[in-house]
Amino acid sequence: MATVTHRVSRRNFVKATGALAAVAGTLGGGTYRRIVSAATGAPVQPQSEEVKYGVCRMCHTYFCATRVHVQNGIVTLVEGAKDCDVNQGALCIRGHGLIMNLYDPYRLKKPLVRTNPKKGLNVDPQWKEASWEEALDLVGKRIRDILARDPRRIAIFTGFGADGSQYARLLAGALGTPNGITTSGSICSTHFHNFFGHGTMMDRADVEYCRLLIAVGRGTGGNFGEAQGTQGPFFRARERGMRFVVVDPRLSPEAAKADEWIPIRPGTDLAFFLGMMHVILFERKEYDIEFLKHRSNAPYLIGPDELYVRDRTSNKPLVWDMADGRPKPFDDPGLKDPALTGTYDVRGVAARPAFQLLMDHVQDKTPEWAEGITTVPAATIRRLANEFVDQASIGATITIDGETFPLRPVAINVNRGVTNRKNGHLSSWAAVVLCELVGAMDVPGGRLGSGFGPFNRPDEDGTVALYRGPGLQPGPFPWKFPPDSYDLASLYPHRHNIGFNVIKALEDPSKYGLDYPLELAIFYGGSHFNKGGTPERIESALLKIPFIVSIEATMGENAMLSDVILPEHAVLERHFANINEPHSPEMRPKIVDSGNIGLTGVMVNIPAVKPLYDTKNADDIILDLAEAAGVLTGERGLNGMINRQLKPEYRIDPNKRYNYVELLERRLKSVTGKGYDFWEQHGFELEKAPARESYNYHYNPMGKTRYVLYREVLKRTAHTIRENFGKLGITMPGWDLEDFLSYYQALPVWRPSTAAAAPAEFDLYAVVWRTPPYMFDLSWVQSNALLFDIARHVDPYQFVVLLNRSTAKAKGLQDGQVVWVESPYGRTQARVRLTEAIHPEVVGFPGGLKRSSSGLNPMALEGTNFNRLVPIDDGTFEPMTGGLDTAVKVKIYAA
Ligand SMILES: Nc1nc2c(c(=O)[nH]1)N[C@H]1C(S)=C(S)[C@@H](COP(=O)(O)OP(=O)(O)OC[C@H]3O[C@@H](n4cnc5c(=O)[nH]c(N)nc54)[C@H](O)[C@@H]3O)O[C@H]1N2
Ligand SMILES: Nc1nc2c(c(=O)[nH]1)N[C@H]1C(S)=C(S)[C@@H](COP(=O)(O)OP(=O)(O)OC[C@H]3O[C@@H](n4cnc5c(=O)[nH]c(N)nc54)[C@H](O)[C@@H]3O)O[C@H]1N2
Ligand code: SF4
Ligand SMILES: [Mo]
Repeated sequence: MATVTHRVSRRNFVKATGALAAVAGTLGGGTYRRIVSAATGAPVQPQSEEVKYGVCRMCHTYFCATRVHVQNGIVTLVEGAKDCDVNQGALCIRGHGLIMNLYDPYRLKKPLVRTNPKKGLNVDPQWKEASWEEALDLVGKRIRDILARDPRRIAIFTGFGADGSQYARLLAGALGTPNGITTSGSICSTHFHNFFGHGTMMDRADVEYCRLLIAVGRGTGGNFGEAQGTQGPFFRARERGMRFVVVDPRLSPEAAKADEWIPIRPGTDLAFFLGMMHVILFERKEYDIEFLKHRSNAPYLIGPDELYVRDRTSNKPLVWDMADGRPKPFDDPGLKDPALTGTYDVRGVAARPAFQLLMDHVQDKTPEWAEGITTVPAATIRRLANEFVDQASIGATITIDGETFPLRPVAINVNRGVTNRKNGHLSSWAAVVLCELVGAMDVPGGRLGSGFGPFNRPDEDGTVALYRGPGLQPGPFPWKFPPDSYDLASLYPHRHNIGFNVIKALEDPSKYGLDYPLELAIFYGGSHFNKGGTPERIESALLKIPFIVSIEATMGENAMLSDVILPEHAVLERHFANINEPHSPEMRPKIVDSGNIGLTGVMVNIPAVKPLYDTKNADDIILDLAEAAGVLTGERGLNGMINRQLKPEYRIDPNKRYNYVELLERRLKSVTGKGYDFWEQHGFELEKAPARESYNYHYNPMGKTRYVLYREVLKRTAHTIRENFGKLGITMPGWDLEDFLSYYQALPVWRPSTAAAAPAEFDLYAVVWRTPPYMFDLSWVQSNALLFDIARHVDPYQFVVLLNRSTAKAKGLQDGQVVWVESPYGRTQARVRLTEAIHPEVVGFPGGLKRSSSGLNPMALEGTNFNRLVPIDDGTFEPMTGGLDTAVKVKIYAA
C-alpha cells in the first residue's frame, strides 16, 4: 500500500517547453495552427512558443490538469497534463473542446445594453455596445434605488457556471437579500441520502477491493466519458473479476460492458430494492448482525409517535438489552446484546427496535410483488440479493498498512435516475440500507463517502453526524410561513436546490404569502431554462422582473431577456483555482471514483492568453457590481466577507477596492502559503493520503459511531410542519398536506412515483441521461462547434429520442420518423431512433438539452428539449428534497 505523501509532479518548465512544442506539432498542434491561422490571419510559422499549465473547466468538477500550447499568443493545442495524478494526461471529449471555448465566434465581446423595451426569447433586443463604466453605472443606480426601499426585491441566480467564482455566492449576503438562489440541483437531488449515509455529499464504491458493484440509475464515469482517474482502477477491477451489474431502463455504454444489464421500469427502483431486502431478511436471513447491533441505530427503540424512546435523565435514545431484559442508553457501557426485533414495554409504551419496523414493512415486499411493479423478473431480484450477500463475505477482515478493517466487497450506488423521482429520497435510502444490512459502509470493498476523514463521527444520539459545512446541507432548516425567499425554501426544511419554485412564485406570489415583488435579477452561470417547465412558461414568469442583468459569455435565454449583459472571460483567459483542502467533504467527487480516493490538493489556472475581447474575470464583475451598488466596503460589505476567507496576515483593507487577481493571490497564500510565482510554474500540487486513512472506518471504528438506518429527524420535521400549519390554520400551498407528509419517512417505505398516476393515454415514460459532449451548459459546451461536430458526425444517438423496436412497431412508427413526445405538461419534437437497447415502456432522451434562445449559435437549437416535459407544479416533485421527477409519463405520435 502506498503510504507516501508526495508532490505529484515537479518539472523543468524551460526544458519542457521546447520538447512539448515538437510533440504538439505531431499531435495536432500543426493542424490547429493552420485552422487558427486561417481564422485569425496569424502566421503559420510560430515566432514564440510557450506551454502553460491550466485546469480544464468543461465540466463542473474542473479537476483535470491541462497543458496549453501557445504560439504567437494563439492557443494551438490543449492536452492533458501527464504528470497530474488526477487525469494522467487524459482529457475527455469536452476537455478537447476547450480551445473552442476561447475562439467561439458567438462569444459576447463587450458589455451590452438593451434598447428595445419589448422582451422575449425571439425578440431582437437591439443591443447597444457600452463601456464597462456605462453598464455598471446603469445597474448600480437601479440596485441602489431598490436597496434603499427593500433589498429582498433583488435576486441573484447562480448555477454551475458560477462555480469557479469565489464571491458570487457572497453577493446576496452583502446586498442583504434572502434571494441568493441556486438554479442547478433540482434535476440531481443526489446528496440527501449521502449526507445521512456517510456524512458526505456524494458516495462511491471502493473498486480497489469490490467484488460486486451494482450501479442503479447512475453512471460510474464511462457513460459521460470522464478523464479523471476513475476509469483505470475500475477496469483493473473488472480484469480481476469484479462483477458489474447495471440496473437502468437503457443499455448505456457502461451497461454494454457490464456482466449484466437489468432493464427496469422508470421510477420503480424502490420496489426493486425492497424486493432484494425481502430476500435478505426473510429468505436468506443472513445479515451483518454485529454491524446492525453495534454500528447502526437499527436497535434504537421507536415509540408509537415514530420517534426514539429516550432515557428520562440523559435524553439518550434507548435500546433493549436482551442480556438482562432492560432498556439502556445506546452508549451504556453495560450494554451487551441489543435487541433488533420484538416489542418491549418501556414506561408503559410499546417500543420496537427500528430494525423490527423495517422487517414489518418488508415482510410482504416479495420479489414477486416487486416484479409486478418493476418488470424485473422475481428470479433476477432473488439471485442478485443472494449474490450480494454471498460476495459481502460478512465477518471477513483485511489488514491495510497494519490496520485491520472489516472487508465488505459489495456496493450499490445510485444517482440521478433513482433520486429524481417523487419517491426519490426513499429509493436512494433503500440502497443505503441494503449496504448497511451487510455492513458495507466506509470499509474496504464497500460503499464509501466522497470525502475521507472523520465524516462518520457521531452526533449526540450516537449516529453519523449530518454534514454541516459550507455549501449544501441536509437540513433541517427552520420552517417558516410565509417564506422569505422566492424559491420558497423555508417550506422545505430538507430541500436540496429548489430554484424552479421561483417560476411559480413569480406567477402567483400571494399563493405563497410573498408580499413583495422581485424588481431586479442578476443571472450568473445558472438558468431556469435548463430545468423543468416549458421555455414559454419560464419566459413569461421571468419577464415579470422589470430589470435583468446577466454575467454571461453567450446569448443564452437569460441573456436574451436581459437589460444589461456583463461579459465574462473565456476559460483560457481566466484566473481561477480549484482548492480542495485535506478532509474537505468532497474532492470534487466524480461518480464511482476510486482513482482519486485519498487525493487532495490545489490546482490553479493561470490565463494562457490575454483576453481577446473587452471581457472580465467573473469575480471582478462581482466586485464591480458590489462597488456600484455601494456594498463593497466595510466589515459588513463584500470585502468584510472576503476577509473571513483569509488568514490574518493576508487580510485586506476592507475600505479599499482590490481586483480579483490580488485577492486570489491572498487566498492561495492563506491556504497553501504559496503565491502565483509558484502556481505559474507548477500548476497544481496534490497529496495522496495513506490508504488506511482513506477509509472513514479508520477514524471511527467499531463501537465509535453508528450508521443511520432509521432517519428519526425526518419524523420530527414532519411533526413540526403539521403543527405549524395547524397553528396558522392553513395548509401547504398547492399540496395535499397529508400526501406531502407521507413522504417524510424514516425508513425506505414504499411510495409510488408520481409518474405512475398520470392519465392512461400517457402510456410511456420519458427518461434523460448525460451524454459525453453535452453534460449541461457549463462553459457553454452546448454551443461549442467542435463538440457539436463530433456529436453530429460520430454519435448516431445524439439529437434523437430512442424507442424500443417492439413499441415502435405497435405504434406504427418507423426509424428516423419525426414524432411528438408529449407529457401532460408540454411536448417536444424529435426524430425517433429504434433500438433494442431500451426498455419497451421508455422514450429515451440522450441529453435532451435543445435550447430556446434565438441569440445562440443555431446549432444549440438542434435536437430535443426534454425539460419542457418535466412538471414543476406543486404536488408533482419530491417533497423532501424538492427534486424534480424526471420519470415523466408521455405519449409518442407521428408529427
Ligand atoms: N466529471 C464530471 N462528473 C460529474 C459531473 C461533471 O460535470 N463532471 N456532473 C455531476 C452532476 S451535476 C451530476 S447530477 C451527476 C449525474 O450523474 P448520473 O446520475 O450518473 O447521470 P446520468 O447520465 O443522468 O445517469 C442517470 C442514469 O439513470 C438512468 N435512469 C433514468 N431513469 C431511471 C430510473 O427510473 N431507474 C433507473 N434505475 N435508472 C434510470 C438513465 O438512463 C441514466 O443512465 O454527474 C456528476 N458527475
Ligand atoms: N435535459 C437536461 N437537463 C438538465 C440536465 C441534463 O442532463 N439534461 N442536467 C441537470 C443537472 S444534473 C444539473 S446539475 C443542471 C445544471 O444546471 P446549471 O447549473 O444551470 O448549469 P448549466 O445549464 O450548465 O449553465 C447554466 C447557464 O450558465 C451560463 N454559463 C455556463 N458557463 C458559464 C461561464 O463560465 N460563465 C458565465 N458567466 N456563464 C456561464 C450558460 O448560459 C448556461 O446556459 O442542469 C440540469 N438540467
Ligand atoms: S472530465 Fe473532461 S470536462 Fe471534466 S475536467 Fe476532465 S477533461 Fe475537463
Ligand atoms: Mo447535477
